[in-house]
Amino acid sequence: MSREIPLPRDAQITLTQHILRHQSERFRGSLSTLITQIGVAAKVIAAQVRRAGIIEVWGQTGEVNVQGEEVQRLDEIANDTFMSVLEQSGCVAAMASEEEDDWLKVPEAIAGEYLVVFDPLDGSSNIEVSTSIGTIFGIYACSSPPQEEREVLLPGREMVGAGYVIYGSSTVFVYADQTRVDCFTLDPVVGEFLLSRPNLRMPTKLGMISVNEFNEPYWPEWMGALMAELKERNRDERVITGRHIGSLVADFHRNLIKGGAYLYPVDSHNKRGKLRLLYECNPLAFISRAAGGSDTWGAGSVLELHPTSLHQRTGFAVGVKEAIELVERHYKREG
Ligand code: AHM
Ligand code: MG
Repeated sequence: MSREIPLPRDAQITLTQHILRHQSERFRGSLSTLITQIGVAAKVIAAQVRRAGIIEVWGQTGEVNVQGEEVQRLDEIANDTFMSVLEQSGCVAAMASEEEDDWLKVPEAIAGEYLVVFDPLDGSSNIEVSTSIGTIFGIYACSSPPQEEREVLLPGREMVGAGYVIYGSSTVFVYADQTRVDCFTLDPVVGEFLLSRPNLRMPTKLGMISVNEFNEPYWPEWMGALMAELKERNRDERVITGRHIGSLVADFHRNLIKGGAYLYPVDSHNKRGKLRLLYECNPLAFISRAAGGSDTWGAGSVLELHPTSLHQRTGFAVGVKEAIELVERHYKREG
């Protein structure tokens, strides 16, 4: 007589098992393979990040990227790793990276049916100080391989999935589709991402704000008024605290778990905003909304914007719904 195979008491679900288990509802065809492959790229990058300082991955290459910033060696490694894993996965038709001037078309012989936009190493100014950095990505389905740039410039609301990896005190992989967000933690002993926070929900209570307050002299008036209103809530008791790493992806992750909002408005120094729409703001806005949070560029979700260039910037606020509503109220009144 057959019997069910008992699971060991401490058995944990791996990223691959989780994807296969939810395949029919959540992942179509090669999307499962693509997510698994992104997990592989994440492990390769995590291994390099862990060795930063031991092997020569710190410091700058002397080259300047399309954003006008000096390219750090770890940025290059992360970019090359991500691009090569995506290209070889057989799931991707085209990609766009923060570190590449132009979008990239995968040779037709190995092309798949997805478009992936990514920031290979966000928060790279934190590399040398061993603070959390991460990879952000967004996935679109394409009916046919893109031939021109305009076919890659899709609004964020058309994404089928998005996620990020944080290389921090632990390595975590967060993946979202429209309905749910799951978090996996890399077990360095077995080398697998294990499901650590299933069905993550953003708290509804605002407990922290992440913003670079030393940009205040450049802020539009509404930002000052918004911050004053938030600080006023602390008059009798501290209900909100400030937490800002300067690594968008790590700030977002903390806010997602603890209940916070990240703000980087358009200001007089960043007239179009600092953050990039395609591969920074859109994926995080998508994840925030899937977890019950929200986002805005000031008067609406960034996911509704129709991009006109690959490296387009935008003002951005993301996190707890109540905070985003407050941002929109202030923006409307004074913006
Ligand atoms: P990066 O992709 O070059 O790292 O730039 C984006 C980063 C965000 O991670 C971070 O929150 C922000 O820029 C910090 O900007 P600033 O130094 O102007 O406060
Ligand atoms: Mg970035």
